[in-house]
Amino acid sequence: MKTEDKALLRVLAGEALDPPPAWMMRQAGRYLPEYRATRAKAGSFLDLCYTPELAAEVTLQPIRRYGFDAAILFADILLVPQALGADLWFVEGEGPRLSTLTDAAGLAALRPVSALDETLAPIYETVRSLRGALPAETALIGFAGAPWTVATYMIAGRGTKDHAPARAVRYRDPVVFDGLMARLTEATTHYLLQQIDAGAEVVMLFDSWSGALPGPLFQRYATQPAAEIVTAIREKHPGFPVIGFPRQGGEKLPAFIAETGVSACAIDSGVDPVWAAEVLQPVACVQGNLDPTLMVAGGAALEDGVRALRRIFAGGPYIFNLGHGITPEADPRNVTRMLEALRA
Ligand code: 1CP
Repeated sequence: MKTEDKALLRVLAGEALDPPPAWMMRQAGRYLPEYRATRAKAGSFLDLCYTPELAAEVTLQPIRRYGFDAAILFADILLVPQALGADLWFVEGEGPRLSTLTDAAGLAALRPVSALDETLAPIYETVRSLRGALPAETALIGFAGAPWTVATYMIAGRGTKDHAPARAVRYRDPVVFDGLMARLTEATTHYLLQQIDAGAEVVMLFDSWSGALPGPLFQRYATQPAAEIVTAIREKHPGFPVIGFPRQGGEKLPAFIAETGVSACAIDSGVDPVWAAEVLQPVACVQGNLDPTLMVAGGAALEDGVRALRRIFAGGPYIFNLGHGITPEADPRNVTRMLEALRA
């Protein structure tokens, strides 16, 4: 099957399909016993990311089990800061830890973007092997973290609840903060272009913490970097499909779509789907936004939620997905129930 005939690519080009194509954020993850087994074999999460054979295997697991319309490269948004020279490690049961960058000396110590591939080459190898291994109808999504979200981890050295450390650096030292954002925008562009050269058919930009940007800064640090990245990708690959995910962007989503030109806007579960169908869908494909907790709870609430989204978005281009990643507590059988309800 040609890339443009795949269901995911058709809706990204503006077609309405019913039932819509479906995949899930974090579809390869700890809720799957086969993921836990491969991760144990890899030894650590980072070894799993950097071993192409194992990273490709976990990418394929949810495709084999459920037949999703898209596979998402198995990697992590924090590999880019690591490739720029940050120390990165994962604390079991807690999450990521990084060396912190809070001043001009930290910024000056970063490696140049030309050095990225010394670290990231195995990721491109995973993409290359996936293109040969996926079923003909399954699209391959590459991804990166958006500059602001990645900056929150580089500045705080870990995930934080309110991302105050990153905002504090911006207010205290805008020159350092803008320098970091510029480096991350350049690095993200390079990383995504390399994934595209290796065979990614779509790319997604995760701005998980854009909701922590105060209104006046959202345009500058969420919308503008995304616009630069989309423009740079399309200079080399005209019309290339990009999914933006300015999470908790709320009322700023219409301007985000207009100014970035993303092909699709992923929406979190807090966005009213009726509003999104009215306001966003006429200008972009919409992706989302089932509450991930329904994958834990299951039952009638899950089926009702799935059917409601299918109905609300049936009139335009739409990708069925959750509003955020599936959690480790989710029941794998609920994914089957979700897809049955969607495709009935
Ligand atoms: O123990 C484990 O096995 C690690 C858990 C895990 C997994 C499965 C982490 C650590 N990352 C991943 C994979 C991952 N991360 C993917 C793979 C593809 C897929 O979706 O199946 C993707 C796209 C990501 C992206 C990612 N990493 C984001 C953006 C999306 C989101 O969820 O908001 C973020 C914020 C991260 C950072 C990160 N990496 C891992 C964790 C636990 C976190 C979040 C830390 C925090 O809460 O601040």
